Amino acid sequence: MTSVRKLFAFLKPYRRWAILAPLFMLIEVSMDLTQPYMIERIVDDGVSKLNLPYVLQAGGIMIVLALIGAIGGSGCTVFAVWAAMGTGADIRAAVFRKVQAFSFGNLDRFGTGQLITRLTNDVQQIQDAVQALLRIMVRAPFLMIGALIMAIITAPQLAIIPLVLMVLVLSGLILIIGRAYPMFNQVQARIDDMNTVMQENLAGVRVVKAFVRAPYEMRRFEIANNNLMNQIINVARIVTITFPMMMILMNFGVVAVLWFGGIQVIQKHMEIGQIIAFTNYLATTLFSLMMVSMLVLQMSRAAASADRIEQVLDSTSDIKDRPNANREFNPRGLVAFEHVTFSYNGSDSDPVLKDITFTAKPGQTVALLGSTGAGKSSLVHLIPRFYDVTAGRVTIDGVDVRDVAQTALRRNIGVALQEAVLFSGSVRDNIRYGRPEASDDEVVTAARIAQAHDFITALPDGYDTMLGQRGVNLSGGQKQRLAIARAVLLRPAILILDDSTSSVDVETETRIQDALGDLIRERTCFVIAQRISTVLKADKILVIDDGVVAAEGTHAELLDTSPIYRDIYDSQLGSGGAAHG
Ligand code: M5T
Ligand code: MG
Repeated sequence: MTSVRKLFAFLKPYRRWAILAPLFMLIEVSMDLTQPYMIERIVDDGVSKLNLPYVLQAGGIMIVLALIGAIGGSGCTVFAVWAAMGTGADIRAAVFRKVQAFSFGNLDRFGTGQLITRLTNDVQQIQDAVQALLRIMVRAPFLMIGALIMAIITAPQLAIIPLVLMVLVLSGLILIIGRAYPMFNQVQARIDDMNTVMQENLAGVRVVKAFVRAPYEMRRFEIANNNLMNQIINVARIVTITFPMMMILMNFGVVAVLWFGGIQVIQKHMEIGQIIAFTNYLATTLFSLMMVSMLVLQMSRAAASADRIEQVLDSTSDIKDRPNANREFNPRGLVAFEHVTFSYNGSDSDPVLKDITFTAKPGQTVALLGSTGAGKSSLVHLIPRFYDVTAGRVTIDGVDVRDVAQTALRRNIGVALQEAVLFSGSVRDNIRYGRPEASDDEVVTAARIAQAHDFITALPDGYDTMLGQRGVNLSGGQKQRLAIARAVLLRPAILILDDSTSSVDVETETRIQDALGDLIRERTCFVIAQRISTVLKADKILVIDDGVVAAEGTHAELLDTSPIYRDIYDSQLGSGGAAHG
C-alpha cells in the first residue's frame, strides 16, 4: 500500500481537477437525493389529492433538479478523466525515463515482456482506479449515508430494515474482497507471462515460420493465455457473487418494507408515497454500498499494479556515475585491461572472462578471434561500461572507465553491436542516430566508409528511404553496414565492431577495412570476427578461448607461436591458401 501512496504523488500536478471532480459530484449526489422525496410529495400531495397543478409544478422542479445534477455529474466525469489521464501519462513517462537509465544488467533482469506490461496494463489499472476514485469516492459514501438518513427521516418506524441489511451486505463484501485481493497480483503476473510469449514470438516470427514451429508457439501462447483467463475467471467467480447476493438481500428488504410498511399504511400511520420513497432510498443505500466495495476491489487491483510499477521506479541502475565522475573526457584512445575478471551475476557465478590483461594503443587495430561463446562480446562490452568488471579494471588513457560519466565515456566510443538494430525512420536518421546534428556530407562520408553508399543510393528514396521497424526491408549485410556507418559517424576515439561484417562478403569486407584505414589512423579499433581473413591485417590479434587470452600477437607471430591460431588458420584458409597471407 505504500506504493499506492507514492504513486499518489503523481496526482499532485492535477490536484485542481482532483478536487473539482468530487465537488461537482456532490452537486449530483444532492440532486439525486431529492428525487425520491419529490416523488413522495407528488404521490401524497398531488396524486392522492387529485391536485393536477401541484403534480405539474413538482414535476417541473424535479426536471430542473435532475438537470442541475446532470451538470454536476458531467463536470465530475470531465475533471476526473483529466486528472486520471494526466496522472497515467506522467507515470508512464516516469517508467519510460527510468528504463532509459537502466543498465544492461537491469534490462536482463526485467525482460522486455514485463516492462511492456508495466508500461501499459499496470499504468492503465492505476489510471482507471484514479478515475473511479474521483467519481465514486464521494458519490457512493454520500449517497449511501444521505439515502440512509433520508430513509430514516421518511419512515423512522422502518429504520431497522436498512440497518440490518447493511450489516449483512458489508460482512459479505469483506469476505469477498479478502479473497480477491491476493489474486490480483497473480493476474498481473499472468499478463507478464503472456506478454513475454507474445513479444518473443512477434520478434522472432520469421524463425518460427522457418522452423515450422507455429503449432508449438500456438501451444505456448495458449498455455499463457489460458493461465491468464483462468486466473481472471477465478477472481471473477468470487467477485460475481456480489451482485446476486445484493439482489437477494435487496428483495428481502423490499418484501420487509412492504410487509411492515403495508401494516402501517392500513393502520393509517403511514402514506403510500412514504413507502415508495423509502424503498427508493433503501435501494440507493445498498447500491452505493456495493459501489464502495467495487471501488475497494478496484483499488486493491491498482495497488498490485502500483507495487509492480514501484519495482521499476525503485530499482537502481548497477552502473552509476560516481559523484566526482569526469564529464569532460576526450581521450586519445589508449585502452588497457588490467587483470580483468568478469561474470554476469556478480562474484557468485562462474566468470565469463578470467584475468584478462592487454593494451590497445591509439592507431592500433586489435582483433579478437575465438570460437562462439568464448567471451569476445562480453570483453568489448566492458569498454563502454555496459557492465562493470567483477575484478581488475579497464582504463582509457589511464583513467578507470568507472571514473568517467557514462555519457562522456560513450561519446568517445562508437559501437556496432553484434546484432544490428535499426529503428523505424529514414536511412539518414539511422546513420546519424548517435549524432543527430551531423551534416548530410558527414552521413555520406560515413556511409562510404561502411561501403553502404552505393546500395543506399540505389534505394527508391536514397538516404530518405524509410525503413520499417527493425529495418526489415534490408538484407543482413546491408543492416550491418548501416550499423558500421552509425558507429563511424561518431568519429570516436575508440571504434568497436562486433562481428559487424559477418554477413558481408569478403570483398566488401576488405573494402570496408581499407576505407576505415584513414579514419582509424589515430583511433583505437576493436574488431571481432569469426573469419580469420578479417583479422589478417590487424596490428594485434587476441585469441580468446573460454574467457582467457590464449595467444596474442600479429598474424605472422601467431602462426609461429600459437597452435590454436594455426588450427583456426588451417581450418579456414588451408595452409598457404590465404589471399592476403
Ligand atoms: C560469453 C555468457 C554466454 C557465454 C559467455 C551476453 C551474455 C553471455 N553470457 C551470459 O551469461 N549472459 C549474457 O548476457 O557469456 O558470451 P559472449 O561474450 O557473448 O561470447 P562471444 O561474443 O565470444 O560469442 P559469439 O557467438 O558472439 O562469437 O558462455 O553464455
Ligand atoms: Mg559475440
